[in-house]
Amino acid sequence: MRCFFDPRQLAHAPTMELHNGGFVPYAETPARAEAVLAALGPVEGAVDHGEAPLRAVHDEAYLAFLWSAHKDWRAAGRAGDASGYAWPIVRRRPLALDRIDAKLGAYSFDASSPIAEGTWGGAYWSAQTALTALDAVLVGERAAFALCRPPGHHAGRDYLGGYCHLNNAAIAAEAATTAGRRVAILDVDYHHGNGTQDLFYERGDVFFASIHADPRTDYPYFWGHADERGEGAGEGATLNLPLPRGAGLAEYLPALERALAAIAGFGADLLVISYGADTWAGDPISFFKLETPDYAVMAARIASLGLPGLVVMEGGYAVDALGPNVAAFLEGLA
Ligand code: OKP
Ligand code: ZN
Repeated sequence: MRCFFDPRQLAHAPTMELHNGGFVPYAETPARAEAVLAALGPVEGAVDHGEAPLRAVHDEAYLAFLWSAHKDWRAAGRAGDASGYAWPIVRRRPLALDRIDAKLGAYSFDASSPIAEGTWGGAYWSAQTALTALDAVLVGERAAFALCRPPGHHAGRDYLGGYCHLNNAAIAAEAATTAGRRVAILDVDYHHGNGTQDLFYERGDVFFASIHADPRTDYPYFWGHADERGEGAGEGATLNLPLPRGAGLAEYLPALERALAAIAGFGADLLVISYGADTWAGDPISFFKLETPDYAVMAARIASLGLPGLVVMEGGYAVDALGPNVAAFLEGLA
């Protein structure tokens, strides 16, 4: 399978400040990409598709904010990476505030997507990697893998959150739709892809199915509940299949069969898979019980749909297990 990664993605290298004033790499670290790379054969770099496909999904002012946020943060005299901490939830007015602290609150739903000096570049090339892998599928490849990092599925039209800045899977799905394809997105990360869901919630032309930890117990809490089914023209084009903590392959497979049947019923001709290896039993922040060989089983079931597929990397935080888990999934697909 053709695999894509661009070294410029590594420029996003956020840190976490310790109580003693030191800095350590943030949980979503460049080492994740390096671990996956070590398990893949040769990878191809990204072709620059420019900002237009990003603007087809994200708000222009949000992209401008993301581009200058780190510079603005430092210009305001702050140390480390930019991160929000004040949110306009109560009687929000559409204020166009200039202060970077306020902008961070306005353009995020949580504080877990720090913006470092290289974040724009890293996120930009992560999205370009998804678009380049999509091109391979559009010209006839049965499947391609985009080693996207930073991940994307929590990012919405004008907000970041959950380690995500630009929604790589949504950007690729939108580009595929523009190219005339009928796209379904299958999100198999441990966490609900609230950004992706939000982007397509009122659209009937892109199907979104997600299997994830029940948001009653797990991040992102406020989205991904089973009764969220889309709205307006999108009613019925969103399918949420939450599973309880502790779920293993025996619980996972029936949900996967439901998602696949819905995708087939929708008549998709191209599948974008948001793949997270954080469903693995040893993931440090997650609570499913999938084992490495289970990913080959899952992927083989997905492949049985017979659709061209673009795999977009999302989460997975047990760095040493990432390579084998991704490799098992890609082997099962191929
Ligand atoms: C991203 B993906 C901060 C906790 C924040 C965020 C989880 C993001 C998961 N101390 N947790 O879906 O793998
Ligand atoms: Zn996740």
